[in-house]
Amino acid sequence: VATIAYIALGSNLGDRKAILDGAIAALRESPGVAGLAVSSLHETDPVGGPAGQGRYLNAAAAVETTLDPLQLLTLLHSIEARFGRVRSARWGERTLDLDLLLFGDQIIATPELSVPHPSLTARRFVLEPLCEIAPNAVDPRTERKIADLLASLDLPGSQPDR
Ligand code: A4P
Ligand code: MG
Repeated sequence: VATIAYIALGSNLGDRKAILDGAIAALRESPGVAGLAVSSLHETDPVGGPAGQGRYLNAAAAVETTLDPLQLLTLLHSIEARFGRVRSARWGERTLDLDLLLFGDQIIATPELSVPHPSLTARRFVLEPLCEIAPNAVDPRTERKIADLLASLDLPGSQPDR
């Protein structure tokens, strides 16, 4: 059974564009994964972490996969390791961060994996790229569409944590 999954990509160290392009290519070439769509690359100010770290490039990708959620997470970790050559002692900085945002309409809460990603609804740097490729995808926890979640970040009184 194939499931549509959404993945967030972020990089703020090294050749960020080459790293994101390489990660997307690696994802599409992986057995059990077919690429469906990729957002544009968004340059964003770092949220959290120490002052003085570089800006991020963020993107989102949609894939169709026959892997199960933990197999997909393991694949994301292996791609992170492949591109994670530049090291930094500073918390938060990384050459490549891959987060599993949505896996079909599944809700998963285990020590290894939380899906939907816990920060999905609060992070503009995640929702903006995701909205480009999947405005009508639904967050199964809030049962709201990605476009609505993004619009909510602009409402007075909303308090995005990051
Ligand atoms: N894990 C559980 N659920 C998931 C999931 N849905 N997707 C586990 C991916 N991983 C998941 O991940 C640690 C562990 O979480 C994984 O091994 C997996 O088993 P991690 O990415 O190494 O660390 P973290 O817990 O995500 O904390 P981290 O990376 O220090 O910080 P954040 O919260 O991920 O934020 N600003 C901008 N503008 N753009 C960014 O991309 N990113 C961060 C990192 C901060 N600020 C940013 C950006
Ligand atoms: Mg992560």
